[in-house]
Amino acid sequence: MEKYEAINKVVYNPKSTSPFAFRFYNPDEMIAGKSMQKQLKFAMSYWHTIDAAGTDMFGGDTMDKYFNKTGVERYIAKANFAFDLMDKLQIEYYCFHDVDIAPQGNTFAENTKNQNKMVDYLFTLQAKHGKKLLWNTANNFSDKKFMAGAATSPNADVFALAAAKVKWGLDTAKRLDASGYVFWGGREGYDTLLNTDMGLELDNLARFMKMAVEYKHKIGFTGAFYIEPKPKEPTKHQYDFDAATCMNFLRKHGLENEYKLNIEANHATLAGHTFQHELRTAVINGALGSIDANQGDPFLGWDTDQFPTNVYDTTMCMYEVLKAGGFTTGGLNFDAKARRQSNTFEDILLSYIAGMDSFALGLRMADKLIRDGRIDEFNNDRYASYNIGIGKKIIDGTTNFDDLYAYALSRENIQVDSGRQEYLESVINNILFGN
Ligand code: XLS
Ligand code: NI
Ligand code: NI
Repeated sequence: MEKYEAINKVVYNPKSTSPFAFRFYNPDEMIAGKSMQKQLKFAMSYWHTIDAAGTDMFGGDTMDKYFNKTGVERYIAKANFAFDLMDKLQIEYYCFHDVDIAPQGNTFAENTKNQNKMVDYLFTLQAKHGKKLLWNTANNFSDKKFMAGAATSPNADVFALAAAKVKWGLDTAKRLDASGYVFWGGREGYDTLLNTDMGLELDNLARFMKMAVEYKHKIGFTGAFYIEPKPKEPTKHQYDFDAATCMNFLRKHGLENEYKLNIEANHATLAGHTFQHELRTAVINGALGSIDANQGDPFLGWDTDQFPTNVYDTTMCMYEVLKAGGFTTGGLNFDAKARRQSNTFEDILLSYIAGMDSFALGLRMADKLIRDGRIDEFNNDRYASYNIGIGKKIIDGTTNFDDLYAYALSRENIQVDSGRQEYLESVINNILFGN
């Protein structure tokens, strides 16, 4: 197999036998009215791709991402690698946490100093390579000060530090012209209610989210805010459990117009939902913002962050996205890492190619499914009783329990039509594998 350095640019070549070609992703090809590049808006995750080196609970690094350098020099080399990698893969966007981009020292002041140097450098790289920041975020969970949470910490000094880090993140988002900013809970949750004032913690989280909105407006940052739901890990119970829980929290605090959701596939399945369920929940609440494109392992109970290769899932994901009118500020961020044994630089390319091609194929299939029309047609018929008569009155709000009582008395023989699940599942197979 060719070496990483030998690969100049991965291009669409469905007939090629090279492992370093796209079989389905053809950036300029129009699908459903937009180029594939604009429909998919792929983003590279800095933490998994540029920093993570294969460490797990039982062993250390299996990959070398130190570039034979130390300190800020190492992070300059990492940034150069990141932008070259995006060039090679034709990826337009990237995402990072504050701590991902610069060496971390002992104090907040020292960290922001290092990070600011790197933000200046990223600013020049963005311009040079024509890349954009899809979103950035704060790592308010790794440092031991965050062991009991950040905005939900029992310690008010930790709340302040978390706010300071998000303030830095928002200033940076504005400087790098990010399309969005993500709030993933980190350790916002609890391990036991015995030591947890749940009411206070959730109210503090709301206070934090409100101050973030105020600050965003104050500095004129126009990108979107996203909450990323996750049900568990690292805490036993994460407050942003799933899309519905997040919407309830946002509405309770009047924040539903300020935040959308960043839906992650692996978090959906950890919550006992399908990826499509979480996407649909976001869509029907007008809250689909962005997507963390990965997949979990159905037999493991944690966030394995694997590159997405399941085409059924990518198809149904892109079906939801297309039906919702496509991405605006959001995109598909690969919150995914090559497996610990896939420990070469070639594997970074191969894993992104696998993920990008799986979503490109999913987009093609979703578009085909929508144009085919059988699913829509079936569902239009299924709910047709709400278009006329009593059904229309229910929808229009022009009936009540007295009317419905009288109506029900007049209906002797109510027949509910078949749900045809197996037929619909075979339509999907027909679309995916038929001609
Ligand atoms: C962790 C999250 C994290 C967020 C960004 O499970 O997915 O990677 O996407 O903090
Ligand atoms: Ni994520
Ligand atoms: Ni995750």
